[in-house]
Amino acid sequence: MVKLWLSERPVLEKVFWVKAEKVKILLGLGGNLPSGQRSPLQTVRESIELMQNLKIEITAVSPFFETEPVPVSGQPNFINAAVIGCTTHRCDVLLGLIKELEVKLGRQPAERWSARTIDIDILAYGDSVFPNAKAWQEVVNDTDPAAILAEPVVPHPRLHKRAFVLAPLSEIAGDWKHPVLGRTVKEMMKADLIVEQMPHIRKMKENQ
Ligand code: PH2
Ligand code: MG
Ligand code: MG
Repeated sequence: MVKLWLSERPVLEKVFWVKAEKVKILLGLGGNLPSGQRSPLQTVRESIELMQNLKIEITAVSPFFETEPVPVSGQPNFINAAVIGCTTHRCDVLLGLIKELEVKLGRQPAERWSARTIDIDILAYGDSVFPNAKAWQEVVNDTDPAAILAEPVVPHPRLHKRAFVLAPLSEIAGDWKHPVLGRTVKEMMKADLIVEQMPHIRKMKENQ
């Protein structure tokens, strides 16, 4: 098999009609501000609908969770969910499309960790690690909140530290194994840090 650099692939696809590879993706969704007339729950639902128009095929949707903000603040509670999807987009292209969708659904540029109408995070892109395993580890270890890379950091650098991400994910992808940490979602759920957060999240009843 010929290995292609990511950046060369779209050109080669056009020239040689190479079929674009479908990649399985995991996305985390959250929001805690109304967007116009829409509640956060409606916005999260709508974001899932709209992704299908962007060649992001959604194959599973988790139950929705009502979760207290992390870090603790006076912000309204969040609605969080996770989805499994599949796409032929390159990871950076996918991130761009998702950012555009967030803006379309009322997201305002704001400070990190401020309240938002919708936040869509790429939790995983196949088994890929971006920018690379070393840089990923540095981002995860970094305690400086200003250290945000412009490029996608995948798997999401805080997914293993947040019950509001892992709990929805465990309902649809419990056996997914983190490509750097080597632990499944179910295993990551057992960490003390996560167990301690569980009283602060609540699975919503269907149709709530
Ligand atoms: N997202 C954040 C920061 N804090 N807290 C909850 N409960 N849910 C979120 O989705 C969330 C958060 C940054 O993306
Ligand atoms: Mg986020
Ligand atoms: Mg985000």
